[in-house]
Amino acid sequence: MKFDRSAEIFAAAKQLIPGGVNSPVRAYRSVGGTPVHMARGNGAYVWDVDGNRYIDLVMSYGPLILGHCDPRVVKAIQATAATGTCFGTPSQGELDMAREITSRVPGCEMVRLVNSGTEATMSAVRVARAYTGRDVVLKFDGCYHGHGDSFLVKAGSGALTNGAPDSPGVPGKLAGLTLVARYNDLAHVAALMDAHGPQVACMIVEPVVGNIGLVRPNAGFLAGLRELCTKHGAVLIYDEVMTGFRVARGGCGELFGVIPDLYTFGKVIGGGLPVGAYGGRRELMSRVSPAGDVYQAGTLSGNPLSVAAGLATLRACDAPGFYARLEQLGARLQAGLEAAAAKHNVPLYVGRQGSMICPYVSRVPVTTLDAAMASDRALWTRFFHAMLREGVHLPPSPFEAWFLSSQHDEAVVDAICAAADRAFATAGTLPA
Ligand code: KE4
Repeated sequence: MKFDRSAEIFAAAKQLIPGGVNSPVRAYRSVGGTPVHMARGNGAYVWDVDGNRYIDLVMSYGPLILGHCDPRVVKAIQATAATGTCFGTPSQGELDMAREITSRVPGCEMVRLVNSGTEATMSAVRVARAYTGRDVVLKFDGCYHGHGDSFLVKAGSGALTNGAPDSPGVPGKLAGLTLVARYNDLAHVAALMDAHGPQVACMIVEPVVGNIGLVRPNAGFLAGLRELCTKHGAVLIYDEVMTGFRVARGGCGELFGVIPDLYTFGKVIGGGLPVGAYGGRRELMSRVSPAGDVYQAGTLSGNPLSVAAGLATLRACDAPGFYARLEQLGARLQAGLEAAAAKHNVPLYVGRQGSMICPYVSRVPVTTLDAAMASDRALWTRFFHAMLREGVHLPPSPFEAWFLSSQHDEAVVDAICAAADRAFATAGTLPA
């Protein structure tokens, strides 16, 4: 495989864009090599600027649940673009989107659209702070909630990948208002709440963590967080920017039956265009300007293009059996990866929730950040490059979830597993 054109573009881009990328994880810092630059996508496939074709498991980190260039989404964007891209006024589509979101998500009575997941989480925390009159935010190690100042403390995703879970530029006083608990360690959360409960405005959590790879909540963990928040008068925020409308039609609220006070969304509801949203209990959301006194605004919030792409996506996900099929495809991929690893004596633990999946080179289950950090990243990196050469495009980090779409059918999944068989053969095994 040649990556000459990607290398050329990357060299030039590094002169004008920090690190040559507009989002750090794309730079291949933790895996090395030249980041492939994509030219086009269709269904489960992408083609890079050198003409190499890949089965795509990045899928833009979550939005493309229908695959690249779904005809329904493309048609909705084209039709909308022809009538105007933005007006700076309310529009029917925003009401339609609010109806779609609130009708799907348990406990989401009102919602505000914004332009990114980061805006959504920043805004949700501001509402929680206003509603409680408290300043402290409790987050979880390895969870990533975008690049808002309060969240860049033991953050996951690209921050973890690039070894900067705490970022310079965040005032110490502000970082000091963020408590970090261990994910899946309810006793640790309870101890922190016993010590700081009266100051804690909110707990924000990825109910299923997609930014340490893929870590599911232990039984009772989310219910425990719910109880602690209720006991201490703190707001429980589910950050479902990644899991929303993906792990189930109504996201983790539906899946686990534990209902937060606020949710944040993104990705799927934009169908590949810029979007974010936050919502939840009417009592809290009524505090948002201009209904209330908590200010939040956005020039392109609810813009017709993102809304049209998101509505087309959500409505397509309503096809009979849509989520059951994603579960089947995810289970098939998990089984195939486990079989391939076993054949080559590679100890593999696969974290999975529906169509979000992450294999770790680990002899133990990965249910915490520490366990993820202890996985074998050197072998994982060799596997990453071997898969790229086999024509399978993975996220360039062991701390990112892989995403399937409805276009990753059985034949595609089996091709991924066959590629993994060959990749494990060349990536070698752990020392005995
Ligand atoms: P954005 O600001 O990137 O739209 O969303 C931030 C965000 C918030 N919450 C969760 C749970 C998220 O996963 C994200 C963003 N996800 C990463 C992928 N791990 C985006 C990829 C990137 O940073 O380039």
